Amino acid sequence: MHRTLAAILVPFLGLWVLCNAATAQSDAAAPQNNAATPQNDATTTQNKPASGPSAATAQTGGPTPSAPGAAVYFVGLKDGDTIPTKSTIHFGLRGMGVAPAGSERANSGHHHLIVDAPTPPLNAEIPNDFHHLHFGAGQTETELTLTPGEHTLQLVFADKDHIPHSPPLVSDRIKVNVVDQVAAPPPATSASPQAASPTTYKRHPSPKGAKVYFIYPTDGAYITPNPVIRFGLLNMGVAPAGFDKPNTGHHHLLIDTDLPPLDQPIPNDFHHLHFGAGQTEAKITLTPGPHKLQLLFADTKHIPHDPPVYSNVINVTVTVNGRPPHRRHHHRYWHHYY
Ligand SMILES: [Cu+2]
Repeated sequence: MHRTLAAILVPFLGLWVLCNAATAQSDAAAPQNNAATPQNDATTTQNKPASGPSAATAQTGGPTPSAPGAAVYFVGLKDGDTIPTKSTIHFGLRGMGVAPAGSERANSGHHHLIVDAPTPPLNAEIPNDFHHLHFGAGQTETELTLTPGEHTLQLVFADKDHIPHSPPLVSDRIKVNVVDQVAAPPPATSASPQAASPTTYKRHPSPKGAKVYFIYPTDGAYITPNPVIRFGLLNMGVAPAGFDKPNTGHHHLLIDTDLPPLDQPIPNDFHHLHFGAGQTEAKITLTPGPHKLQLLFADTKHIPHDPPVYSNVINVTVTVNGRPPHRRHHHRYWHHYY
């Protein structure tokens, strides 16, 4: 039954506690985040979320304003889906950035997952219990364990004080069917860390098991010239540049270039897009043809962690409609394959 829910945040139980412990910090020192790369700002994304906002968004939220057009939604999970007892839930966020609880930064907040409970009051602090999971360390996904049967899930984004914004960012409240079966394969693994070169800067350590990877697209995909790239992050949290907190950082997308020196700030140019506002997805523009993409996570000063956290390189092909090019039927027998 739903009431016997056991929601276990395997990797994040400790971090979860930080949610309430986090103290306000200023992040005035965030000058070089993504100003030079207009295409990499998620706040310019015009796409509609995969799941539209629920009726609850009509309610008034708390004192912190949300960005116009911002939305929170489940990535790759919709009402009626069947999932295994242990599955990774990805938190989608459009038009705003993630920041750990306590961060004063505008247009940011952190995720909350509501399990088997109604939408909480949207003008008050979200409760902190097994039905209201806080991700105050800036997490953008979680491994959730649910008992077999029907469960409801809903995402609520909230400000540094765990109070939803105005207007509130609330996902659809979806029903999922949990079945006892072998868990889905884990997301693409990141490349093994390489030895860091000596440096005077004390690079921020990355925790064991930290990984960054592409949720979308994946290796070999055909994509449109204006895809929304979704960044996956395991065992660490997102924080805006300038916000120095252990085990956090922000995403960087490397386009058609190799890894930069890992003991220096990541360059800021067309081949190195910074998402220093804490974005977890971004609409970018690519020319038609093949492209090489890689994610590199880095700290408040845009310097990769030690060991560095970067994804596998993926190769994608951009076509006008995002589909494989039409193959001409030069040979009759090819018709069998179409
Ligand atoms: Cu950066």
